[in-house]
Amino acid sequence: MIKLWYAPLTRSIRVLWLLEELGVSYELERVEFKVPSSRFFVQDTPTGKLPTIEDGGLVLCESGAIVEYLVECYGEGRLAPPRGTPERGRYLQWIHMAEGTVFPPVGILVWLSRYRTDGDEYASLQEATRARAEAGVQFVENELSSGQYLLGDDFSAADVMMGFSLVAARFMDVIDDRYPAVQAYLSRLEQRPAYREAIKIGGG
Ligand SMILES: N[C@@H](CCC(=O)N[C@@H](CS)C(=O)NCC(=O)O)C(=O)O
Repeated sequence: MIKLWYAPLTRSIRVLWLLEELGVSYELERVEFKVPSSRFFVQDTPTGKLPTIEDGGLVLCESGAIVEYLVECYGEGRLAPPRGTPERGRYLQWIHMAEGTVFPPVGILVWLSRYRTDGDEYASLQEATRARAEAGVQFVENELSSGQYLLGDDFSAADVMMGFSLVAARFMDVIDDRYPAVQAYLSRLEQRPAYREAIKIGGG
C-alpha cells in the first residue's frame, strides 16, 4: 500500500488530495512540520522533505514527480490527457509551472515573513518578490478565461498542483479582487469532494 508522510499546511496536501481523487488506498504517516528557518531536509520523512511517499519499496519526494507517478500508475487514463497530444503538453506546462514558477516567489514570502525573524530587514526584497508572485497569478488569471479548470472543462492533476500554489498565494494575501477568475477557480477546487475529504482527513 502507498504510504504518505504528511503534515498539514504543506505540499503534502497535493498528494493526499490526488489519492482521494483517484480513490486509491493509502496509509497516512503524520509528522510534525519542522519550520525550516535555517536547517533544511530535516523533516521526519525518509527524504527529509514533505511530501514523501513509499510505494512497493520506491521512495519518492518532489510533489510534482509524485503526482505524475501516481497518475501514471493508478490513474487508469484519468486526470491526465493522453501522451503525445497537444493537451498533454499543456498539462505538463501547468504541472511544472505550479511548482517551478508560481510557487517560488510565494515560498520566499512565507520564508521571509513567517519562518525567519529578520524578515523586516528585507522590505524591498519582499516587495519585489510580491510583484513576481502577482505576475504568476496574473498569468493563471488570463489563461483561466476559457474554462473551469486549467485544461478547460476537464479537471486534471495539474489543478491539484496549481491549487496548492494558489492557496498558498492567497494565504500570503497575493490574491484579491484583481483576480476574479482565480478566485472563482479556487472556490471550484475547494468544493470538490476529494479536496474536502483530504482537508477533513489531513486537517489545516
Ligand atoms: N519542490 C518540492 C518542495 C518540497 C518542500 O520544500 N517541502 C516543504 C514543505 S511544503 C519542506 O519539506 N520543507 C522543509 C525543508 O525545506 O527542509 C516539492 O514540490 O515537493
